[in-house]
Amino acid sequence: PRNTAAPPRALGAIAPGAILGDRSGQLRAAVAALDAHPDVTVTRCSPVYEAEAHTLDGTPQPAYLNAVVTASTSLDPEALLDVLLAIEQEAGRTRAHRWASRTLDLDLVLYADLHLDTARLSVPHPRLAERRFVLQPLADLAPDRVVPRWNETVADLLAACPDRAALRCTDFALRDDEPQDASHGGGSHGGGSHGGGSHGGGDEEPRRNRSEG
Ligand code: A4P
Ligand code: MG
Repeated sequence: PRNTAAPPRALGAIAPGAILGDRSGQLRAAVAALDAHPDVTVTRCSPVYEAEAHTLDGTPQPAYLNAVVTASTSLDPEALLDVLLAIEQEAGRTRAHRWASRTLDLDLVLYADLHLDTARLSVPHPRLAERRFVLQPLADLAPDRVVPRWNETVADLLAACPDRAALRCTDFALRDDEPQDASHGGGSHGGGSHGGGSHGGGDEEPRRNRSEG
């Protein structure tokens, strides 16, 4: 609000993921930091999912918490990426004394209807179509949005997604005031062919609007 004329704003979708440590606390802090930026307004938050880790070589990793938020911004895509990287780095710094070194990942999934591939930014995120842990929360928010690169809707990409890694909806909320839509219906989502349930974290007891740990 520095100028009288409002800058044009674009709608982006951002996928936070957290592994290790206080995962839901990291996701909540990331969303709060994003929303606190003067040029970014978080508009909607998906439910939080617990997702079996995708790994390059099959080495088992602890489960992630994954979600998607939409945000309205006057920043161009690369400037928005810089904001995301700064939040990631800040999360790493403030956690430097803890046992987890780098545990927060913020990917820019969509930016308006843009299809962009530069040295440091690819939008839509090139691995979106193979990641149910991003497609499902994105479909919770915007199933009918047409995704450039594939020119298909989010719902169609989700229906065709070959990812069968376990995915289950949790009771964590990204923001205290986020309306919880009952139709997001717990474990019925996703390709939970591995049973979903309590794999991974194990010692956690999800509580709505609370952090882990
Ligand atoms: N970059 C290019 N395009 C983008 C984009 N759309 N959004 C560049 C964000 N960054 C983008 O990112 C490396 C560089 O990618 C950035 O500096 C930016 O210039 P990074 O976050 O430092 O690296 P990374 O995330 O460790 O590697 P990579 O290859 O991006 O990994 P991914 O794809 O982010 O995957 N399993 C589950 N269940 N849930 C997860 O969230 N995440 C990963 C990491 C693996 N397995 C997972 C999950
Ligand atoms: Mg990343």
